[in-house]
Amino acid sequence: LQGLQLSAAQPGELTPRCPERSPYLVGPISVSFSRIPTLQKIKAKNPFVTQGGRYHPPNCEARHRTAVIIPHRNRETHLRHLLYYLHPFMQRQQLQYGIYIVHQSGNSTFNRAKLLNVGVKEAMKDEDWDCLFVHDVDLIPENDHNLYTCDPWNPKHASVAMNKFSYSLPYPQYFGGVSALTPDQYMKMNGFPNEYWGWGGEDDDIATRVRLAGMKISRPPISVGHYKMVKHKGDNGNEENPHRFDLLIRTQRMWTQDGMNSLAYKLLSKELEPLYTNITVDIGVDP
Ligand code: UD2
Ligand code: MN
Repeated sequence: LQGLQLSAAQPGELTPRCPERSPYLVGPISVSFSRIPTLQKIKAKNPFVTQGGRYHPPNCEARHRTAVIIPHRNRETHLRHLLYYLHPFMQRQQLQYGIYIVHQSGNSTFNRAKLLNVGVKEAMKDEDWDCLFVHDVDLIPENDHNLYTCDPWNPKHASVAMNKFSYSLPYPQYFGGVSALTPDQYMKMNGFPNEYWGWGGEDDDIATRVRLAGMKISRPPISVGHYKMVKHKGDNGNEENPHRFDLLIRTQRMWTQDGMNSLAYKLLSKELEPLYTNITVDIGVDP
């Protein structure tokens, strides 16, 4: 044995820590949406995933525990595309992980950022996650060198290069799509705003919170942070938020009052599905 760190798994049994760099990474992967996989097929391809969409490497002790939190309503086909690629992707990275779908109940205006706050709150009740990946349902990572781990110092924006923006960052403060925060970083910025109902603006509010809380946005290299977005139109119930510019002017005043410390919701159910934990929540209605 050379330089392997050992930790006790069970009495009398030793499980080595996973290596710092996973030997299973393959780099770029080709992502296609031409066929929609069934949940049964995805489950069959991922035999080590357990109830609630949980996984830990079978032969070594993971160095990271990541919860992926996905805001959702009425995007079942996108969800299947994502699960099909994301489970093997995270397993190749030798992570301990769990996948959470935060489903907004009812037909009132969608609220992505508030759903993410709910997901974080509920996920942290299950496990001492050390990294929270907040993840659009329609974005598929295309390179497994894009590690689903946190930067210990700063919130990380992971989806830096998407097909939708010709694989480049649309603007320097852009924070939409997929990002990763430690629970400490999340709480330090009071989480995300609860008051953005409908499409747009909440990601820029979040980027501003990062700065106001004294942190910076970190990013993987453009060549690694590649994502493919499933093509889609705007959803019913997620129309452009006409108040977003007014709200964005007030971020500096509001961030300490609106966020995790003001979060109110009604948990309707938490179900352990084979490939994910489904949280259904009543987050109220657009005032
Ligand atoms: C951009 C951002 C996104 C968010 C949004 C504005 C990218 C890649 N993403 O996405 O992070 O800032 O603008 O709000 O630039 N969703 C549902 N059901 C719905 C509506 C939304 O599940 O009816 C979820 C789903 O996870 C989706 C996400 O919310 O991926 C963002 O909504 P979008 O995909 O319609 O917005 P888009 O692509 O303009
Ligand atoms: Mn989208």
